Amino acid sequence: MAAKRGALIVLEGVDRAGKTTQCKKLVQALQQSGRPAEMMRFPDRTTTIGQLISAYLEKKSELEDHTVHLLFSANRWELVPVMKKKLEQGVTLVVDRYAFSGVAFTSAKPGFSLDWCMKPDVGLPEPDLVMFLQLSPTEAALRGQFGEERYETSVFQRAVQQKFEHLMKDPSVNWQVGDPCLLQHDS
Ligand code: 2DT
Repeated sequence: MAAKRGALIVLEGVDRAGKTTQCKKLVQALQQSGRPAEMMRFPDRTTTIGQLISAYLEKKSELEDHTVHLLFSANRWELVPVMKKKLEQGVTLVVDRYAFSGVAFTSAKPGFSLDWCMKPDVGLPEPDLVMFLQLSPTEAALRGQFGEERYETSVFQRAVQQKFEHLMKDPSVNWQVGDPCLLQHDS
């Protein structure tokens, strides 16, 4: 008998919202309840495309804004065969960032429409659930300074948050908003 398809669960949010911690906890909880589950993350910095993205994020290289947007999308597409195979095998995938980050971050830059930003990801496997981890500006401030990577400034993160709020109005996506402070106790 074929395995029941796994679920595709995405965690999104601005930086420092605790996505990675929550992804790990969710995978653990699913596994403990007897459901096969694995974590993935985007960008996946281990591939050739991912390494280009990583160098850009670490400010070790410069890339034109449209180009890097398309690379982020290509990084998702190159993993689609693996994702589909795992889902078909019954593995639930818990994904740390997906196309929503792609759209929110690029469209927060000047001169980018949401429409243009969404196009390259059309046709990707659709998530069954997208959890958005909300982080209030007060809580963000308590979590200390940003790191050194590109995009890690309060001004840019606020612009990204606004783009996410717009994306969350799309009723065709199963968005659930969560407060990371209520969900996690260890960070
Ligand atoms: P991490 O800190 O989670 O590794 O993210 N980003 C991410 C984009 O600009 N476009 C995308 O498509 C994705 C998936 C968000 C690294 C940074 O990359 C941004 C933060």
